[in-house]
Parts: sequence; C-alpha cells; structure tokens
Amino acid sequence: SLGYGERMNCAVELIDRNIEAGLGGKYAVISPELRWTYSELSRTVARIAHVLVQDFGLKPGNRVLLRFPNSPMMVAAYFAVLRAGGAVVATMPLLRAKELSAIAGKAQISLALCDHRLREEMEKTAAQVPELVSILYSGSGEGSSLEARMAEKAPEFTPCDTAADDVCLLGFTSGTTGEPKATMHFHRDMLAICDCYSREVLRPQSSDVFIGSPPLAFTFGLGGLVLFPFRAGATAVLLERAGPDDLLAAIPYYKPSVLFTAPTAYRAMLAKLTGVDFSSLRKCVSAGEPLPKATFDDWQQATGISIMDGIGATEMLHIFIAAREEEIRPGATGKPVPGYEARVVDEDGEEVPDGTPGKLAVRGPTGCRYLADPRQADYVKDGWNITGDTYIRDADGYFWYQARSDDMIISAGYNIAGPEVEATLLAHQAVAECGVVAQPDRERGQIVKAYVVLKPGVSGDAALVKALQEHVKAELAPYKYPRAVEFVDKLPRTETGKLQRFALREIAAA
Ligand code: 3SK
Repeated sequence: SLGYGERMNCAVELIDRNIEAGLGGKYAVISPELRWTYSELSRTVARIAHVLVQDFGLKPGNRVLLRFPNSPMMVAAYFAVLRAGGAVVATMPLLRAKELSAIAGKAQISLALCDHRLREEMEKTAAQVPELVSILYSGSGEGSSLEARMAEKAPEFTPCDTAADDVCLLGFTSGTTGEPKATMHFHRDMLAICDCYSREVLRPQSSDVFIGSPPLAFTFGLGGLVLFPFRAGATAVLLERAGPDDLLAAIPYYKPSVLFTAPTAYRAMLAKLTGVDFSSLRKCVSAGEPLPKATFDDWQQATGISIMDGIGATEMLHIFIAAREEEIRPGATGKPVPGYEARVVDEDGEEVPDGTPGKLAVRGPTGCRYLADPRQADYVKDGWNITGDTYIRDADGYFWYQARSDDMIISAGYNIAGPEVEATLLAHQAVAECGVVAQPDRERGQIVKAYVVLKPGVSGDAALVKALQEHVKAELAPYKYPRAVEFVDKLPRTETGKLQRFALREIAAA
C-alpha cells in the first residue's frame, strides 16, 4: 500500500506540502505571460475556490468542466476545484461543440470555467446542453469574469476534507466507437502515479524544470506537466502552443531538464535540431503512441539522451509500463512500473507463454472505473485492466508493443475512433458509405485513412477530398480529420453487411 490514509485532499499534498517544506518562493508554473511561485499559485487557487463556492454554490462532489489551453490559470482552476472537493472534467481546447456536448451531458455539467478565447464552441455547447447553466470566462476583462470575481475573494481557502477515494477527476476518452467514456479517478490516484511511475522510474528532483506538449486535459499531460513536477517540488513550463517548433524555441529559452512529448514530436524536432541548445535536458519521456527503435536511436545519437518510453491509458491515469534509463531496451516499452503488475493473456484471460502475442492485462493502485458505462465489464476482467493493446513479453520480462487489439487509431499521440470519423463523413451530402482505419505513417506513426463510396453522380476529385477534410475539421477536433481519402466503388463487408475493418486496414497498410 502507498499508505496515504483514509482522508486526503491531493491539492494539499501537491501544493501546501511544498510551501510547508520551504518551497513557497519557488516557481511552480511558468508561461510566456507569467510566473507563479507555489505561494502565489496557492493564493490564486484559494481565490478561485471561493468563487466556485460562494458565487456558484459548488458542493463537494460537484463536477466542473474546464476548458483552457495549457496555462497557469488552467492549473489554478484545476486545483481550486480539487481543493473545494469538486471533480474536474478537463476538456481539450481543440474539441468542438458536438464533442463537448457529449462530455458535458455525460458528466451532467452545470458549471464550466473557460478561457474567453475558447468561448465560441463553449457557447454552442451551452445551447445544446440545457443543464449547463453557468459558464465563467477567464481573461475576458469583463466585470463578471473569473478574474474580476477573484479580486474580491480571500487568498486562503480551507481545503475540503475529502476521502482519499473521493472522485476528483473525470478523464474522458472516446473509446473505439467515439462514444465518450468517463474514467473516474480518486484523490489518492493523483498521488499514486507520482509515487509509482514518477518517483520510481522518472526520478525527478526539485531542481528539475518540466516542459512538454500534451494537453493538461489528457492525463499524460496532467501527470507529466503538473502532478509529477509538483510532487517533486519542481517547476513546470506551460506552453499554450507546444508543437515541435514551439518546443525547439522554448527549450533553449526556459532551459527545461525534463521533456514530455510523443514520438511524432521527437521525429519532427530531429529534423531541425542542428544548432539548438539542448544542453539543459536530462530526461525525455515518450508516450501516447509506440516509440519506434529508429526514433529512439536517432534521438540518442543527436542529443545523447535515451528517450524513456512508456505506455499509459486514461483508464489507468498514467504510465504503467516503462523503464529507468539504465534499464532501457530500445524498441521495448519496458517492464511494469513498481506497484503495477502486467501480463499477456489470451481471449480467455489465461496467461500466454513468453514470446507469444496476446492482450495486455495490467493491475495496480490505479485502474479503470467508468462512470455508468457497461463497457466497464469489457475493460476490467477478474481485476485485470485489459487495455486494448497487443503485446509480447520476453524471457527477461520486457514488454514489446505489437499493435492495438481494437479499432483505435493512434496518430501523433492522439487516440482517434474510426467510427466517429465515419459517422461525421456520412453526414456529408456527397458520401454514401465510408470506412475509416489507420494507415501506417513514417511521421505520425499512423494517420486516419478514409475509404469513401460517393453517392451516384458525384465524382471524387481533389476539391472533394479537401471539402470532406474541412467538413470533419469543422465537426470534430481537427486532429481527427482523414489525412488520406480514397474514393472506392465499394467497401469490404461481411455477408450480414458489417464493415470488415481488418480488410480495410490490410489494404491501407499494403
Ligand atoms: O497513451 C498513453 O500512453 C498515455 C500515457 C500516459 C497517460 C495517459 C495515456 C493515455
């Protein structure tokens, strides 16, 4: 056991404890616009918590939707909800109203805090979700804005006396069908990922400065850019724009020592590394998509740093298989993180011999708890979380990624559900049928490939490809659009008419 005791508020453990340890004057978060020490962050968190409770009547257990780019304000809002005993529903800035509405509806959201620059889709969402009655904008400069309300509030807030296993986060994942699933995580889970993966494998120090690209709404980003640095009393650099070029510019400037990003970004940076001062970096973490050995080798040759690969899942909160630098076996993901167990099983849940591919099953201090979702029974079997990945374990206990065992497309670290893109394409007037699968891609690992049967009389040309791509970008988070579109006369189907995705995948991979 990690010995947290029955009552605990993770906001206290991750912020107050640093102040108590004398780190109040140390920078907790840095962005291009501002820098907050742990004490300044604590005061900001307190003021927001008062706004939530006094002005909006937040009660312990209430859920609050957050819609922000990676920024100090997002972190403060996050911890304010936790300190007040609420549960965060963090959403990626790129999500469109349709996706946000599904999340807000499922989580029964009545209150949202939103960066004013992301107002448009938020307003459209509110129009579609009647229960969403209060939206508080940050940065709008209006008299009713979050900041205007905060200015009148006290900079201390007594933390809610939460139980270690009170839900504090609903992490959303689209699942293979695109229908959102909410994974519930407890206060103790937020510490468990710090004390297992981060403390035992990453091993940060309080002198470390973390930087990276994943959105804080994705638990990979939450852990890597907030929880892990805070648990170590370190500093996080938060960039609203954190593409490969932004990271290349930010690294020599902020001099971070720990980098969190996905293989696609490592590859994109490799092409432009010459002359960039990377001397501050000491640890590079990769997750979100499999890290090919070639990317590991190229990065090591260029920077001298061994990328620490890892696999996590929103359901598990963070990384559960990885390797310390000195134990890395290039091409393998690693071994179970201390505190977790992993094995490779067959369809009946029986462990298969080493060297045999099978389904990855994992268990540990964090695990899948879907909110009101029958898919819980598919994910957790006999106490083991079946992650949807096919793996091989070798005789030395290293786990080697083979493929997804479901229809999930993983592109540049984003999980994309083919059926969701299909449903969106089908809503276009030119489309009669379509099938969407992963196509292997050197740059992004995989890309979304759409096979489209057009309606009679419609001819497929480059302009229509562009129109279909724009249509998807307008309806769904833009990273889901099909980068490849092929017009076909018919799709492979079973006798009962079911789309044969595996056949399309084989064609796409050929
Ligand atoms: O996709 C992953 O590998 C991952 C890593 C950390 C946290 C969450 C996820 C989904």
